[in-house]
Amino acid sequence: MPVAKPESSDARVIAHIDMDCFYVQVEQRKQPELRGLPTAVVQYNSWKGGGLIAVSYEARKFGVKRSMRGDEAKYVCPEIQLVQVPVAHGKADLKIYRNAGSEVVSILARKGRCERASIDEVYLDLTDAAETMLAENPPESLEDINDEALKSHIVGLAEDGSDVKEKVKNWLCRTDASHRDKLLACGALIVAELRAQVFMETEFTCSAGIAHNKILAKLTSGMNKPAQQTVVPSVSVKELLAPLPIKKMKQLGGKLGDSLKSNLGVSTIGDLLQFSTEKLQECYGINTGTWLWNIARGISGEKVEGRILPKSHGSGKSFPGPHALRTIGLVEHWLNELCQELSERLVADFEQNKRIAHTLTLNARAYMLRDTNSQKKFPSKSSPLRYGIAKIQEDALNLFHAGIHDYMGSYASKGEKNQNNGWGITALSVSASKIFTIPRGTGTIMNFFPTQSLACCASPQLSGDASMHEVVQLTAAEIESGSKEFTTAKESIGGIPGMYPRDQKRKIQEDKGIGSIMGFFEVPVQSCPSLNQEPHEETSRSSGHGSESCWQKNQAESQNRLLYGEQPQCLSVGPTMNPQEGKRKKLQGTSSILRFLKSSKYSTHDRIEIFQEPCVPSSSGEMRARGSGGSERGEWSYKANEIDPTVIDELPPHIQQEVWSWLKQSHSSKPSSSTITRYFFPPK
Ligand code: DCP
Repeated sequence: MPVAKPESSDARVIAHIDMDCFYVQVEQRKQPELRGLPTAVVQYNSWKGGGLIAVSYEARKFGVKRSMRGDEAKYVCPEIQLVQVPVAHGKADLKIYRNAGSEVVSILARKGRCERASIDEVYLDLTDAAETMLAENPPESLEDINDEALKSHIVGLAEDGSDVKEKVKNWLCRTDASHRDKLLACGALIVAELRAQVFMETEFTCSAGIAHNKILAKLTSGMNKPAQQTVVPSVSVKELLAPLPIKKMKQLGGKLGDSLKSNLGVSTIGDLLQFSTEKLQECYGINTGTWLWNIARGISGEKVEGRILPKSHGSGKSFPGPHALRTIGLVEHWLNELCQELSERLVADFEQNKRIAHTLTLNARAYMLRDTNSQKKFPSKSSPLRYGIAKIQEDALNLFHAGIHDYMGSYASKGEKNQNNGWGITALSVSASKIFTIPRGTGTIMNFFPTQSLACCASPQLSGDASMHEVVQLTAAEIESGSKEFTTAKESIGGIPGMYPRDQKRKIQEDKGIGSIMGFFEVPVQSCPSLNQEPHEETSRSSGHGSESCWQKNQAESQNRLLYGEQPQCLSVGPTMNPQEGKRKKLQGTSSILRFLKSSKYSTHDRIEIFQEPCVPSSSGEMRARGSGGSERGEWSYKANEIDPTVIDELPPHIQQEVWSWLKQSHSSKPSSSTITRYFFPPK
């Protein structure tokens, strides 16, 4: 149910940008010969020419609609060009569209807080940019007004006659307008420029709504398409909303809208105006009642979230009619495909954005052969997310078993786990949510050290309902857009890939590289059976010669192990030595950093092994380390002036002192006697 949020008393300038026939534009950029031609993108299955998912404006003129199939589109528009959506894992592969959306977002985000609302929609909070423009270059002071801005549609401004652009110019440049309207005029100019910039850099056109809040901006971005923008002055809000069918308003498209119609006889937003806030609260509760009262008047305090990356990743596929999945084997096959795609996206997100998802959710649509009227839904199931294709696949299958078990409960099935008792699956999707960025170098050092033994992180099995719980249903579009929040309290489980909640305090550390001390406190996770044993074979192998340091290899391998699902078993800090060089040296606890590492709650006790590298301060203020015994191991160096001081501030005071004194010494190019240097491992 929607909740009212107080609208700020300060005027805001919010834009909603929506790409025009987006997938078609992406395909037309790929194949420029399609530009200007009636074109549609079709789903990959070829039944009746495939279902249309995006239609160009040229094709729309012929009456081609998204609900049609290719054959029907050809019938109404014989010249139509049908482009098949790319395919991977036996389903549509939306990667090129997602990437194209990201290109646009990166341009739009230059002017204000930016929220990516779906694959091709963005909200922008342009209040600051508009205030600055109003203070420094108000529209009336401009010699030339951007032609794109002059083509704006101003709700309430008559567009008849031949001098429409002149009228728009007058509206944008009014000196007697209210502060709010002046800000909107600035917003219109800024958005016009941004849209032109998007076109220049990406060749894509988009349309926009500019208003004082998100709801009004969203409502108007599609009013004049393609490649146009619409502005909503406050004075025109009533005129805009009054005739609007309630179903067109965000959040009123579903049950709440139905209820307004059946209970209060409300068909349009204007109809809502007759009800007092008390009446609406009485019918729908305080929150929703207040929200309804506000929305009827175009009031909304919903903020533009600063989020340019998706809130979740999802991979789904439908299996309509005769394609319904009727065996566990088929379900497993498709889950494996979907999980593979999901895993690829998670890995890409980790690599590109250093983000980790924490919750895996499975959704399905099911039916029972003997029960055609059943309204029963397949329950959504979720569990903490473990990274690695095999683990995600395994967990997704377990979630499916849990879901089908619950679903079948009402059918009093007595069948075996893998036996079909008359069910069919017409849609499957897996999604990853609760995505967080790994703390950057300014994060606390505590995050980089485990608080529990890592030896006990053998893959735990999902244990029925204890580790699974229901979450809100996500539609495929919502998964794509990341537009729906997961609200289940139980979901908030910290964790790291490959591990379950009991391991949640462990975090993958980020490779900060040069520039942060954290880059040196990396914690490569090694696969080694137990303390005191020789390094795992893999670790030994990685300690080879060559330009890449052993530590770097270890780290890369460790990261791969985490990402690709190998189970870490114990942890060691720092470079390992080549066995040929002799045994690894264990550092004696003389330095304060070592004491810190080994002390109290930050310590993993004897699970952390610390290896020493001899360090040689260079004349340029760099610290250098070489493999011991004069080996050819990769040499590393570190520039003292590249350490991020804010990171040092987060170290315990006695370590800070040591770091600062080392830095001073390094700057004066004097050899350091500090032991801290020994722990500065090579930047990647
Ligand atoms: N899309 C899809 N399946 C749907 C609806 C949309 O795959 N049922 C994809 C194709 C669209 C893209 O999402 O290009 C964006 O959807 P929009 O609803 O924004 O529609 P378009 O951008 O295609 O057209 P418009 O210019 O009307 O916004």
